[in-house]
Amino acid sequence: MRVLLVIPTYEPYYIHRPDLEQFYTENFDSFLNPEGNADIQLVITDFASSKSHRAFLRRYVESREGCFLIEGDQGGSPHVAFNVALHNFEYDYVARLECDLRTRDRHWLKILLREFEDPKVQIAIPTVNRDGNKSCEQNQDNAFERESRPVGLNEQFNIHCPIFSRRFFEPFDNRYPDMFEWHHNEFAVMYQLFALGQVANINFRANLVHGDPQVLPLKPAATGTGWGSRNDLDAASTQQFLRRTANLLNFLPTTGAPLTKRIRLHLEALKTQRWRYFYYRIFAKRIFEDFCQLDMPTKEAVIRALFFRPLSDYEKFSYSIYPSIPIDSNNKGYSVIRSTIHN
Ligand SMILES: [Mn+2]
Repeated sequence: MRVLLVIPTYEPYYIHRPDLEQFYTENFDSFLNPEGNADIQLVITDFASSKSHRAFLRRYVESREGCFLIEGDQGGSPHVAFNVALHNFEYDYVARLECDLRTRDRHWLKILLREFEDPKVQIAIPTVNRDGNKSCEQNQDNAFERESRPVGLNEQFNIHCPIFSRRFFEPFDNRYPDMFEWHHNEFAVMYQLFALGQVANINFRANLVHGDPQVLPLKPAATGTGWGSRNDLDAASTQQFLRRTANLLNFLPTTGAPLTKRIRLHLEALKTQRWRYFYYRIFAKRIFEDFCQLDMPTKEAVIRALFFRPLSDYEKFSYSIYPSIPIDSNNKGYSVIRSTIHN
């Protein structure tokens, strides 16, 4: 079984900091040798960090087995960075991690992977000691003995620490929802999951250490220009959204069941809303219940239009992989390197 660990990083103003590098190095290392027989690869995916940060990441990956750095020069959201990693590496399960996460022990992966024995489960979520989501009791001081449970529709979880099954990405060109820059994605993930009849389980037996109050204030990305501050659509994405809502109705059959008509009416009514209001409304209970009853291909088409950038957006991101993966290497099942994502 191939497990990919992906850590998007973004430190545009980073200047050599031995204490931070120590912190990150220990964090990355903690994930590398889990118990079990999974084939592990760690991919750090970095777009537009400073030269100094890039140098640190290069030193890190070149001194570790099975570690790779995706280096790109254009700024992108963490979701775009994550998707570029998915595109270039093979996997059965993928952990979406952060540079300020650390494992406590070597059992975490084995414990989380057990969730996927239930075929409905597509996401296995560990608890974290800090900055998880309270709604699903994700903040816990430590691992403890309690049955895992599904996260409810009106709950959320910190989306920067779970393990996803490949099936979660497959209907969407092997991508994670990428329409939003940052935390709005938590809504998109839950919507997609529930609409498609899938389950995310929170696992109380696995707990990760998240952040370090001593170190984090030093993190350059914690400043106003970091990812964390980008909770909005940028101007280009807003335009894209507006164009897209006008086309949403094309995905629904024009004739037929009263349900389809009801959904057409919902969407027609929402088309004139500004993007933020539009999403709040579409996340609302009534339209969601109707939406869930549509057939699977229609649901997937609408979700793709709502939560995913057009694939052509990725053409502007060029990048390289370091250390480079031999193009003809098939011993580990690597895919061929491409410098942009094309359909
Ligand atoms: Mn964090």
